Amino acid sequence: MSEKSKGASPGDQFAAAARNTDSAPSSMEPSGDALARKAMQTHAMAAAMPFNATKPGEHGFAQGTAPQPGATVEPESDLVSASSLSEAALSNPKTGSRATPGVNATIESLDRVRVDSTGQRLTTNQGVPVSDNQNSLKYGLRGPVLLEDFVLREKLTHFDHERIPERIVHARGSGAHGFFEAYESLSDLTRAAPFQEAGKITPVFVRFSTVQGERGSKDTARDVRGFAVKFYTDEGNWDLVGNNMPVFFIQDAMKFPDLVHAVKPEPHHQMPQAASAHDTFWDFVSLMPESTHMLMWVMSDRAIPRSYATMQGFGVHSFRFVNAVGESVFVKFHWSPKAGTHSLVWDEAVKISGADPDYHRRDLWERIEAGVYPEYELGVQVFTEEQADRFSFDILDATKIIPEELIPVRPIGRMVLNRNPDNFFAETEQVAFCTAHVVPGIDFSNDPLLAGRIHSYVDTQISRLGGPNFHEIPINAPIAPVHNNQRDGMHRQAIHRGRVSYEPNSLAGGCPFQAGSQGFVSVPARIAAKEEQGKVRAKPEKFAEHYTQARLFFDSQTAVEQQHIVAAFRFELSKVTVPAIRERMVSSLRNVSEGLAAQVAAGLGITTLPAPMPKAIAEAPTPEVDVSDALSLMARPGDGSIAGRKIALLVADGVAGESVMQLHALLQAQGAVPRLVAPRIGPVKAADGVRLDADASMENEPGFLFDALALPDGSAGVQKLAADGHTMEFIKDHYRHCKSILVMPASAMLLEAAGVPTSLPGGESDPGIVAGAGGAEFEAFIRCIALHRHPERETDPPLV
Ligand code: HDE
Repeated sequence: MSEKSKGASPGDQFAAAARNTDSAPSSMEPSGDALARKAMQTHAMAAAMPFNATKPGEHGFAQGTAPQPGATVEPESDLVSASSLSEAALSNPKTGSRATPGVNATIESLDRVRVDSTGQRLTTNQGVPVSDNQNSLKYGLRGPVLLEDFVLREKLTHFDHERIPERIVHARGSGAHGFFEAYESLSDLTRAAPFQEAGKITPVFVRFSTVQGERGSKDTARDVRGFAVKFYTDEGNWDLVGNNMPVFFIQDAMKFPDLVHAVKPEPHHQMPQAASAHDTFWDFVSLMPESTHMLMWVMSDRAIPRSYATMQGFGVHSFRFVNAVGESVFVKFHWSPKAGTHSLVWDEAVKISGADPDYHRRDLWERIEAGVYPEYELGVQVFTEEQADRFSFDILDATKIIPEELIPVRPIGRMVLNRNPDNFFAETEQVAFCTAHVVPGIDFSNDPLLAGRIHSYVDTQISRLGGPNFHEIPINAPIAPVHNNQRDGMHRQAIHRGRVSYEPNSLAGGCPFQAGSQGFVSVPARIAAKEEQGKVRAKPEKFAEHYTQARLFFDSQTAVEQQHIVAAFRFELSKVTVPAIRERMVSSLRNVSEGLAAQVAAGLGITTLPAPMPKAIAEAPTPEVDVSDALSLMARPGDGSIAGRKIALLVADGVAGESVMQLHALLQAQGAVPRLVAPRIGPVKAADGVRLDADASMENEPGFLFDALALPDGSAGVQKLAADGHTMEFIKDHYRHCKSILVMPASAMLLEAAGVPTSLPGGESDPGIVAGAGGAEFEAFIRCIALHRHPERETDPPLV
């Protein structure tokens, strides 16, 4: 018999059978054929897992705290993990060759998605070159536009869908890239990747925001500022989604929609925008006494920061640090700006919101472009469960701080913001912060507000960013490997090789396998008291104390800060149209400070003080501290640098140019931003022939946009300035906002014309007004600017 008539060899038969995708013979035969080898190797790998070896270990409490890694088997070759053998046959510019073993390419650096069109021709989204970007396709020059004009239709359709829903809160924001650098190893406290060694660098993206206003609203509203940091750690993304105030209005997530509905523009007429000064907000908070502490912060100058670079940040809730052996401590996070904490004053904030609604966004952008990088120190308050039990307040209550006198803040690293985004939408708008994004070494406390947030952020991104794959948007993708069996959904980017998307499996050798104790393990926090076990809707008893820390905050402020708090309550409540709500709020303030309540009442024309609001508990526990200096903005003057500060140097034809340019050079050398401001932009004829070219006009950059003012020498120029009403506004605003003013000799008459006194109400000379045009005076002026403001001059109502 010929070889042929003997029939195919068993190997050939098996190779033929291996071409079927729906059934297979009962035994496998060696063969040189690739498909047959794939089938055999797959079989061998599955056979190496005769049962689920990790199943018994899934049970019992001990296992829950020390999970085991998943069982795996190594495939004999990469044939086994391939979706299709044809991956070897075709390699072209689109398909590429095949996945690099173990790699998910969607997490590569942002370079993989950066686009630069220099020298490129215009195309459609399909890469088709566009011949004419000026005209739609018409039938004849004056004829109808044709439906087949796919170039026009693609362009318009894309444009029609350019907007995505804005964030329901924190819609208005600005972002920056940077890095976090650890000062030392914290491995005794936490296994979190950023804190494992001194000098360890972790990339970050930060987004600062206001809460109430819409995406296009003003930056300088009286509001809480969001301070959200995404750490791209080696073990996944950690989002520390904090605010610039360490407490919050409410204690339970159940009340968040109510709070936000109350503070947002009123639903019938959508007013006011980005403002809490209206009926519904004050109606709500005056019925929610737990808000009182937060109200103190929001009515303070903290709510109108000078710059994102000059405000603190806080994680607010108690979190946990967890070390490699599972030991855990509680922790509160604090960011402190290197430039110090500095704020605006209210009159200034209101004016800025008209002249430059992008004030903070611009400041952040310009600082980074100029290399004056915003820098913050990260500090932690570390405390144990036992310490927490002894506090007079509950550490799960987000309306309470832990005074620094009780638990000091330990500096653990610094964050520097040194790169602006390439594209606002792709990065700042599409970044998705989620409190649920924690990494091994960081864990949650049982704060009920935090629990709601752990749910809410992921949920909101799904509708805001159009589906569950928002983690694949480049700004959100971690730098740590991503491998799991989640599949599909809107806008999926990853192309998964192989056919396995479930676990346990033997067909992918058990991969991706569970990491066991190498992975994120929750702290098995136990609930101590037996009577606390069981389902219940109620708060712990200590949550019922609402006023002690409001008082602590108010009593810890300097006199001028207290005055600003009084003025803020007066302003906000004066905008309330229902007298009963005002009175209710004043009655609540009596539980904080009689002096505060009386002054607010007087400012509102309330002649008889309402009775103090009844409290939720009769006897408040004795607080550990009555005053905490760290709560005052003045406690953090910063490093004394004037870098990033804007200084107006007023000029007009006929001024003495040389002294102006000397000052200009000195300020610039300090990293400040001096600007020549004239009645109009362009060349200015100095009396001494020095070349001056005004880069701002008094019209396009009003005085309140600057941190300090220098008035020039040269009487002809000063006369010109005196004849321009804007000059008087410049001087008055600088004076009223307690800013430094340098008066070169000829300009003394400008101060007089503006009605600005050079001495304080008490008769001493005003420390913020420097007279002269020499080097010593210029140095004195710079020292004055570093003090930020001169509140000694302030009166209520203002003198000028
Ligand atoms: Fe937020 N918050 N929040 N929040 N929050 C959002 O998430 C929410 C709370 C904070 O720059 C939303 O992506 C609930 C406290 C910041 O993108 C949303 C509760 C603190 C940002 C949301 C709170 C914050 C947000 C809206 C009570 C300070 C901006 C869009 C349980 C610690 C992040 C979004 C950014 C944004 C929900 C309370 C800070 C709706 C339910 C307390 C900085 O998910």
